[in-house]
Amino acid sequence: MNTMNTAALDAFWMPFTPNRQFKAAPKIVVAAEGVAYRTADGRELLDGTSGLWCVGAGHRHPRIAEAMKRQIDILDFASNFQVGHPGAFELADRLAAVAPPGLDRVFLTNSGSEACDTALKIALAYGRARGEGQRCTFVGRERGFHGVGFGGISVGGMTNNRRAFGGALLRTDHLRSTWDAATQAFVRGQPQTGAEMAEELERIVALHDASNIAAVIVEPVAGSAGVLVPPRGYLEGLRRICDRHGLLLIFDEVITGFGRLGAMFAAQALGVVPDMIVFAKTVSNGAAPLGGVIVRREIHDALMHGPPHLAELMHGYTCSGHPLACAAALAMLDVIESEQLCQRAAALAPHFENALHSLADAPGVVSVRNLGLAGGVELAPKPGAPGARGAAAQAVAFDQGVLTRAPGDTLVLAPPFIATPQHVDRMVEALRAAITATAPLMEAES
Ligand code: PXG
Repeated sequence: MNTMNTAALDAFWMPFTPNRQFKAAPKIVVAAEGVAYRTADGRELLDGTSGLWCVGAGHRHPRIAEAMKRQIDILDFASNFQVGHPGAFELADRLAAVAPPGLDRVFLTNSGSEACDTALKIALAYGRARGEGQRCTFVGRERGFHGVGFGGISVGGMTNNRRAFGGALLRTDHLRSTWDAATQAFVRGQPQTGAEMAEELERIVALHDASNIAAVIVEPVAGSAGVLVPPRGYLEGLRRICDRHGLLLIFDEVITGFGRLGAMFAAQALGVVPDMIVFAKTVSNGAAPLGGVIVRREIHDALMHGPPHLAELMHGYTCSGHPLACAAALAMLDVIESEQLCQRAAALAPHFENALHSLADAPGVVSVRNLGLAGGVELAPKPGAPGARGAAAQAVAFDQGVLTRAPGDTLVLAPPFIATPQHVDRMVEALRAAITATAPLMEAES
């Protein structure tokens, strides 16, 4: 199907999308291969987002497609309640093997949101299992994104995602975002200053008392907020303070996991090991919905108690560890290894950094930031209309044949790990055109 009748668009309530605007001017993709989509009107669209941070190995990777085709002819579905199937066990084992030492028990979900809520629930259950059921305050961070479950939006720090649901949130406190415009605007990679921002956790712990806190959860690099890179020493600081007070530290690696920072996990790339790693997206190269939590063994073991006929954790999803998703992820882990995708991402990162920072002189660019293959270019907004310039720039880039994301007025690029320097250059050229074309929006309207 190459074209769509616009009346046929009405029923689908699109997620995180301005529905009325989209349906007035639909952007439909109908196929994909490697680093590009094909649009309904037959144009090539370079995927500057890796399919929302999923498709590190490139679209329609043949080994992943073959593995899924093979799987559906053998076992299409089995839940992992009471019975189990080999793919889920094999996948958990493979994930444990690539995670930092000590984290080797894996709970599977179908999305990052479910995985975040799962991690929070494990933290609560762990406290209770140790006779500390009062530990039910969570610490998140402003501008953090941990999906859209009630737990995730509670610990998350995205004002727009919380506004309509505010009354229903968990008990939380939030660290400040690590973003500091005064010192970080055009820093390449991790800022050298700002490690002391982690000390704010001491203040929060003193206020709530450590004995009431279940866990601290952060994204190692905040992705959805427009790529906010932690200062050197900051994550180390959080780890130290958590250890000092006996708090669990959860890294939400939904974006950073499986190669984006040039290592399997940010925990390894940045050298700080949390107690749980939340993952999703790239684990299956986006070919099937899959997420999960890799848990430190002691946390898992503390919960393996109670009557033997009862589930130790009353939690799970019908499709936790779906056979097709497991087949996709097992093939993706093979591809990451055989095609050395982490090394490829690391090798492309310096070119990506240089290309992105070449936009520093484009009109109204107020910040350029990057780590691994994640980058953000922040634009001065249209006066009185935050986000309008970002949205307009995104539309221009689309017309130029490049898909980018625009949280607020930041244009985000997250190329697939298999992208070439030429692909990166084309993405950055489209961004330059988009920034230049939208520069007049910065002028205040009379
Ligand atoms: N944690 C993080 C860090 C994420 O980035 C989720 C959890 C939730 O995952 P699911 O699979 O439930 O969507 C995410 C999702 C963007 C963008 O613009 C990013 C996400 C979702 C939508 C948009 O960068 N990440």
